[in-house]
Amino acid sequence: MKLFSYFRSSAAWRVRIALAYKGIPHGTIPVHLLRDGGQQHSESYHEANPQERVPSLEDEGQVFSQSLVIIEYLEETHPEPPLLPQDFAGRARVRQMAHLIACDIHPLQNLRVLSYLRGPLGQGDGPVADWVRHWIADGFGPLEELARRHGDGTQYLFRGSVTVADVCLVPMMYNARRWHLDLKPYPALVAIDSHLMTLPAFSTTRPEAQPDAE
Ligand SMILES: N[C@@H](CCC(=O)N[C@@H](CS)C(=O)NCC(=O)O)C(=O)O
Repeated sequence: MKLFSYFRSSAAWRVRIALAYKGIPHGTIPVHLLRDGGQQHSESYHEANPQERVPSLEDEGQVFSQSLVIIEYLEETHPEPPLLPQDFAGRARVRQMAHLIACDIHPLQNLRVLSYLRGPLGQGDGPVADWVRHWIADGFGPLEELARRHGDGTQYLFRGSVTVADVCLVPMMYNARRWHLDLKPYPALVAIDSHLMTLPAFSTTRPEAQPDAE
């Protein structure tokens, strides 16, 4: 298995966590999103992923993209240890929290979205940073509430073990700090993030620990 990754990509970090949590051996191919005009736009990477984004995962001659799809693929091919609960309602709840982060918060701060704000729409660094913080806060408010309803608010987003929701949370907390979002309104998310970062699958896959980290 080979993971196309960029150290700072939160979507790639999700997959790094899932691979580490499940103990799946793999190689990593760095794709630098800024160097050479963005290596994700190279001909060879376009062949792997026509959407020109990371992550992508190559397995048995096939390349898949979309971090949550890759994680579900890993869950189905390597069920232990599980990243989804056994019961249908639990699985739906975990996916609800994961999608809140991956589908509603994350796309609004993607490199090409911010480049469009800066370029064609002529926005400066200040308004762009406000935009990012606004949309993270828009998602973190309800996520904080869901964490308190469905988890203990201190260790995991859902019940008592690691799920795909936690896998999505940690990289988003990292982004929130990078953009200097005030995290005081989200004590449960802060506590859960700091607990998860004590687990090797999360800490060893952090951006600074990657071979392509700058
Ligand atoms: N929904 C996709 C998002 C992938 C994505 O947007 N990746 C970003 C890095 S976090 C990227 O490759 N951006 C490159 C670009 O915008 O050109 C997923 O979950 O995999």
